Parts: sequence; C-alpha cells; structure tokens
Amino acid sequence: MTLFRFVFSLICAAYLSFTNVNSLLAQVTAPSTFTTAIQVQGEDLGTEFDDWNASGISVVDADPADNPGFLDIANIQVANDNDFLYIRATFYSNESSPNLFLAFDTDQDSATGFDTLQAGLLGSEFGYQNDFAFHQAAGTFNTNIALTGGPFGNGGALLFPFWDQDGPEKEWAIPRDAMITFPAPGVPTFPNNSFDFVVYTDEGLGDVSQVISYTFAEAPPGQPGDFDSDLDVDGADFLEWQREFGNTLGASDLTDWQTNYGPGALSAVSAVPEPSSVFLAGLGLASLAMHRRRV
Ligand SMILES: [Ca+2]
Ligand SMILES: [Ca+2]
Ligand SMILES: [Ca+2]
Ligand SMILES: [Ca+2]
Repeated sequence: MTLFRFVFSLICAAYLSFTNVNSLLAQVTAPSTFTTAIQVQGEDLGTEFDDWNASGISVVDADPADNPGFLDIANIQVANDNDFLYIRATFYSNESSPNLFLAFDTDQDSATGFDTLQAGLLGSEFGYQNDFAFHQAAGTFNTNIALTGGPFGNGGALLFPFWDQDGPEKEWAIPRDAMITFPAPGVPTFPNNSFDFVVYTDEGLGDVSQVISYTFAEAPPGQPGDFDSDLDVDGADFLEWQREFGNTLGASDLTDWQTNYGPGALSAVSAVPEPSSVFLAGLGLASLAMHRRRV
C-alpha cells in the first residue's frame, strides 16, 4: 500500500492529458441489471470471469484498439446488487497498470466536480485508481478528503486481479455505502440512483471508455421461500431457514420453500441434497425444534 500511495501521488501530479479524447467520447446508457451472481475475489482459479460470461449482462461499450503498446481498454459491462456496483473491463493488452482509473459523475452534472477528461464532458465527484477510492472536486483531482464505508472502511473497492497483477481484464465490486466525510457527517458517494462514469487510463495516448450512464437496478420483489434474497429458492435458502427457525422464520416458511423450490436451483448449487431428502431433513429438524420448545 505504501508503494501504491507513492505511485498514486505521482499520478495525481500528472493527471490526464489525452490526445484523442474528443474523437472517442460519446454517451451511452447501460441497461440496469440487478444480479447477485457476480463475485469479485475468492473464486476458483481460472473461473473468476465465468460469472460475467454466464450472466447475460451486455457489453455497453466496445472500445476500439487505439492505445498501442499500453493499457488499451476494450469492453465494459456493468451491473449491481444491493451492496455493490459491479464493473468489468477487458483490455487488448495483458499488462496491469497503476494508471487505471474510474471516474464517477454522481450528479450527472459536468459543471460540478473534477473535469476528468478536460473536455467539459464529465465532472466527477469521486474516482478510483484501481481499487483506491478518492474524492474529487472542481479543479482538484484528489481532495484528500477521507472516505469511509465499503469492505475496507475507506471506500475502497474489491478488485480482481489486484492492481499490480497482469491479465486481460479486471472486475470491480464498488461499495454503494461509501461516504465522503465532508461536509460532516458526510455524503454518500452515490447520492443518486443514476450517475455517469468512465473507465480510463493516461498511459500512452490515453484511453477512455464512452461516458456510461447507469441507474441502479432495484431488487425484484422477493419470492416466498427466497430467504437469502438472491432471487432463487434453493438449498442455501433451506440453510437460512435452519439458521432462522424459531427466530424470523417458522414452519409456514418451510412450506413456502418447499412449494417454490425450483428444479433449476439444483444445477446452480452443487452439493445440495435432492428436494425430498432436504425436505425430510427439514421436517425432522422442525419437529425436533418444536419438541425442544415444549420441554
Ligand atoms: Ca467474478
Ligand atoms: Ca481502447
Ligand atoms: Ca458532477
Ligand atoms: Ca435464495
């Protein structure tokens, strides 16, 4: 992290000077996609991007190969759940770079925030350098005002691969609960449901995605039996029922689970007992629990 901060300070001193920004920029609106299927970090080796490939989330921006010899942005995808904004970027090149950035114009007003692209097109209120979050303001690339929230408590994102690990793509899980600690007690990094963002680098000629508008998708209404609110009724919900039985869930909830248990869930979750045995096990636990209560 010390090295990272050092590199970061160097970059802040020499922020963007694109030679080809104006010819590249356009504005696109990404479809709003709610999904709990995207995971960032912790997947099995070699499967890290299978979640995106299986998700059906469309590519919102297909950037050309136009930054030869340097980090060269290709395709961008975006989605969200209740906790995170998920972004995937692929590259024509295979090298990691400390100079990979995201910029968020969270009020969709190019006149407020930092003029990230020096073209009057995106006024960013906060940004990321790889996984590192920082606040931005008019005329100031990094205000050094602290951020809070997210899995690291400082607004930082989950990123895979890590910022210094090579690979032809990266995925971010960007916390939705981060706060900028100014003015006290702070404002959310995402104060609105809609925002604009770009993925960019100042390496080489510079490379930037289109300005992508996104609106957070709401979670679909829950289905009875979906106790963990991940849009399916499967073995994980049964485990949740076991944990919460006698607390927030009762016997009638198990009936909901049984009624809505989907055959499709079997393929999605491995190591889940077949429905009949799971249900029988559930009944056994339920009666055991009720027996205990009577004693
Ligand atoms: Ca993943
Ligand atoms: Ca490119
Ligand atoms: Ca703005
Ligand atoms: Ca579920």
